[in-house]
Parts: sequence; C-alpha cells; structure tokens
Amino acid sequence: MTRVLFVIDVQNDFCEGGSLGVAGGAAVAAGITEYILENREQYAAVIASRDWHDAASDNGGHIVWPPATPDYVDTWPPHCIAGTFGAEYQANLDTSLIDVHVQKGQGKPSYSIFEGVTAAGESLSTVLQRLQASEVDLVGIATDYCVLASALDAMNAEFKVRVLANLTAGVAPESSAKALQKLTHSGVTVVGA
Ligand code: VGL
Repeated sequence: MTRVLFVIDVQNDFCEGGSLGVAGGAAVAAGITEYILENREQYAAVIASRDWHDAASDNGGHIVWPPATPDYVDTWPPHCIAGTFGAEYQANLDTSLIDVHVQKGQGKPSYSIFEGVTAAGESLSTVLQRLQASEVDLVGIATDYCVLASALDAMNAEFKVRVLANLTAGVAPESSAKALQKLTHSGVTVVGA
C-alpha cells in the first residue's frame, strides 16, 4: 500500500484574520507541520491544495462581492484571490514539507482537491496514479466544506481514506460535526474526533 497526505487549503484567508477565517485555523496549520515532521515516513508524498479564485469575478456564483452579502453555505465573501496574501499558505505551515502543490477554483467553485491541477497543468488523479497511491489521509480547512468534499471524492475514487479530525478546522461546529458523521457513514475512517 502507498499512502499520501492531502493538506487542504491551509491559507491565510481561511485562518484567523482572513476574509473567511475559521476558529483554530492557525493552530491547525502549526499542528500539521508538527505532524508531518513526525510522520513523514508514512507518506509517499505530501500534496497541498489552495483555493485560487479569479479577481473581479463571481467565480461561477461562489463569491459575492460587497455590498451584497453571502449566505456562508453556497456563497462566500471574496477569498483566496489568486496572487494575494489571502491565497498564500498560512505561515505556520512549513511549505518545505510539501511535495506537490495543486490549485483549484480558477473561475469556479472547487471544494474538492480532485478539481485541482499542478502548476504544470497535471490533474491530481494523474499525480496519484504516478505515485501508485492507494490510501489517503486528509488534514486542513474547512472540515465542513473542502475537507468533506475532498474526502468524499477520494472515497468515490476508491482510495482507503482517513480524516485526521484533530488537524482540521471548520466554518461552524454543527456543520463540522455533521460532516464527520457523513464521512464515517461513507466509509471514511475519522481519526481523533
Ligand atoms: C472553503 C468555503 C468556501 C474551504 C472554500 O476551503 O473549505 N470553504 N471556499
């Protein structure tokens, strides 16, 4: 078996002080760095995603620009605009530990890392095939949106999937608890919830 680690959207806009900051985001970033340093030998690769939206666009209805107000379920304030500070990895995540970077959400909503591409334009699926990956662990932000969607896609792609819940942070406690339940029911192993 070959296992990879997905680090989902550990970006400034999803951490405290960001336009869509979730509670505990910066601490999760630090925890992920520590976890990788201690567990690197378990993984064939560490693959990190970033939301990477277009400026001056609603990105397929995903982003609502002021003065309109988002619903924080299907529509969101501007976040992770390509090339801005908000789209960069949060500083507590040691980016030297990341082997593959993928970007998603260019002009559209992309909750799942499986919609991402590398800078060379390779899809995540191609990268995973090359690595001959069979198992996926997930950490990152947000538990109730991008971690959820990415883990469900990994299940659908027939990987053996674990979510390391202590290394995730969510938009809201209730939807995060629901997301972890849904993952468990879908066959994902939720560790440390
Ligand atoms: C996310 C809300 C909007 C996420 C992305 O990374 O979970 N959440 N866009």
